[in-house]
Amino acid sequence: MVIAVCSGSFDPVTYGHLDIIARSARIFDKVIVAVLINSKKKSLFSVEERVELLRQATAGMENVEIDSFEGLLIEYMQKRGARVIVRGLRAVSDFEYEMQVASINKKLDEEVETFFMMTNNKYSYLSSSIVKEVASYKASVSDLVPPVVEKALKEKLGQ
Ligand code: COD
Repeated sequence: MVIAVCSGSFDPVTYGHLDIIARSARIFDKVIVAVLINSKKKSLFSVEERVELLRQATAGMENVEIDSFEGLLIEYMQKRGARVIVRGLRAVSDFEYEMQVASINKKLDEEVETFFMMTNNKYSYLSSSIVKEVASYKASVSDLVPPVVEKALKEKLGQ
């Protein structure tokens, strides 16, 4: 059984993330979506809120589990028996950072492989930051995030 992990901040989950998660779920036996607990990074949604939004957004995906983790991704993967990291690539600008992280992860654990998945062209411009910026101006984000996230954004931003 091949278990893959899609790690991220997911602050909040977008259609770009969901596209990568759904495509991974069609390839791997099980996909764990792991939200990084990072107290140093300022986020709009708490870890619990991000996990809950992911749970609702992936409700129809049977082999997808939502979890959170603290510390090194490699250590979390060893605990969960996962051998594959899936990362989405949007642009050349993503590549340099991703290459560096994949290399350090390989150094930390030879057994772990990082798989890169090209973004769906529809979502190549999409990021959680863009969504938060658009929503902060009270513009519609219905093409960018699932309805449950749109509703949560409105509540969080007091709209
Ligand atoms: N299309 C395709 N893919 C997308 C899109 C899109 N529109 N938007 C986002 N993605 C992909 C990202 O490329 C990424 O693969 C994933 O979705 C999550 O994205 P984000 O932005 O929510 O999360 P990141 O990239 O900020 O999170 C990275 C972590 C901080 C989770 C990662 O670095 C990590 O696992 N850190 C743990 C500590 C560790 O082990 N570090 C490595 C050794 S130093």
